[in-house]
Amino acid sequence: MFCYQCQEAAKGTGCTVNGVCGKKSDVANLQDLLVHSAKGVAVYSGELRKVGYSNKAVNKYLLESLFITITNANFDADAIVKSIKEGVELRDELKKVAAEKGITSKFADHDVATWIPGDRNELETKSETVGVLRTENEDVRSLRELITYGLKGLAAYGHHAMNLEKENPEIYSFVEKALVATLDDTLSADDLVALTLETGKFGVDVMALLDAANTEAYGHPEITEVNIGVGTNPGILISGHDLKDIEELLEQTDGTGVDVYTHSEMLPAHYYPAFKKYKHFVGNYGSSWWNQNPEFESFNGPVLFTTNCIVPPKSGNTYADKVYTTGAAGFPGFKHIADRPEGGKKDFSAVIEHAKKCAAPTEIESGTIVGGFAHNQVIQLADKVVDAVKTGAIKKFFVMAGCDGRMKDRNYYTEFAEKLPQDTVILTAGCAKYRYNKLALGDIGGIPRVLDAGQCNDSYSLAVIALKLKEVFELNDINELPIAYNIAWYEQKAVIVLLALLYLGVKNIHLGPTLPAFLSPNVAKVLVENFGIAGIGTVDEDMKIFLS
Ligand code: SF4
Ligand code: SF3
Repeated sequence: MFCYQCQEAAKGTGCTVNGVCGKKSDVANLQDLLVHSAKGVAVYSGELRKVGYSNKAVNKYLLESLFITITNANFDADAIVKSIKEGVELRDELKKVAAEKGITSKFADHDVATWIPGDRNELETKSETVGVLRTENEDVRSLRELITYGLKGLAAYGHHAMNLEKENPEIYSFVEKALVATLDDTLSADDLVALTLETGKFGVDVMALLDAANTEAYGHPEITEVNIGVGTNPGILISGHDLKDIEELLEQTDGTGVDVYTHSEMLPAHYYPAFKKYKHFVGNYGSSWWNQNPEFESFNGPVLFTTNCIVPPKSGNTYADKVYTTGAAGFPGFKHIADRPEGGKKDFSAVIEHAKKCAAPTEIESGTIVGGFAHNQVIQLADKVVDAVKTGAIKKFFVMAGCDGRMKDRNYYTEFAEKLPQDTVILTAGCAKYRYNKLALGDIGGIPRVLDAGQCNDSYSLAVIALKLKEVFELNDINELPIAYNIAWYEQKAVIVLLALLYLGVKNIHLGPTLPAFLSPNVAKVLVENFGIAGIGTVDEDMKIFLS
């Protein structure tokens, strides 16, 4: 195996034996083969789409196959093999339709378009030949992978939007074009840099689409105090990012005597008006994804993963038989809730019945946290915010969105938040917030010093807020705003968020805790020279840079 797609890549270069994330080498290789299968589909679906042929199953496959390969989403080799085979079947159906229409592809002879899956052993042997290292030139490899990881993040967000019946065919068309481009040896590094920025453009589009899907279905997030204590009923803990799943779980648990709690990236579900009517939607339990071993243990009830981030249970943990996955998520031994049938709903009755037999959660903390500062809510407060900036009560905003992770050096973000001067405000989204969202950082004239917009995809909200402020202050350039970007990344959703910000023209983003292993020195140089991307140093050094 060779995998360097996330921030935990071993030794800062890549995982070669087992993943630091817990992914075994067979799973890592099979995930590479799944991306290979998606490319085979894209070779034909891209050509067919140009003549107006589109197919729902293809759209779903393109998003789901890429989503499955995101860090910490799916560790289940059997599920991945099933998806690989589905991809090849889909490719062959499309190949037939293309032949009937007299359409071919420049890549019709490429392995992605011709290989045939054998038995499991053959699949595993094949999977060792299609990974990252197939591209010899390190700069081309770096750009191909940067685009692929952006596509994985984009696919995850597109999948959530699709579940809410919001789709944009241009996004599918771009996914196909970009997947096929990663096969194209005639493209220069400059071509791939341009495609990287185009990936960012579609990152903005997909986040806007998901924002519209979420807000049209559930209303605009509003300022909300979320309980972090527990009630006395048994509960279900729901994690991940999929709001359609939590909607159906809340409906199906209503009146059953089973409460629902959010974990990690599901916390922002509390900010949506549509979910507030549920009295049994009690609060948020615990913190960020990487703390799940002890937190799931003390929760006592079943856990439902709608997406990443899954941490393999430690030996000795007793909760493993209480975990369920659904959608793109999977883990061997966890039970999987099937997809909703066309026009129907998922059936969470097994999870609910399981919960009824469990004890109520053990309290690990109490009190509340405040969030819900997505674009619509912040724009309602615009006058107050603008006044605070004009009077100097707020000197600077710090975008500290992105991912959390288990590495000790992420304490940097807690210390950074603590040391920020009192006249600064943190704008956050994603699980990065857990490094500082329970600190008593106070407020500025009633505006909390940590404004949480929501999940990582709600980084879109932060961009909308920045663009609104640019308009209010009549500036020519988004970079003239008093906003600094100190972003934490972990997995590939953060990659698409980063590419989206670059596409919007945001410069001088600091990215930590370490720069991606998949950036070759030359590609890193392009990002530094054109966008001022930098890593992080010590808190004190960085504070001086940011406040100068
Ligand atoms: Fe390693 Fe990250 Fe890949 Fe897991 S996803 S194998 S930790 S680089
Ligand atoms: Fe977190 Fe996994 Fe990235 Fe959605 S839950 S931000 S790491």
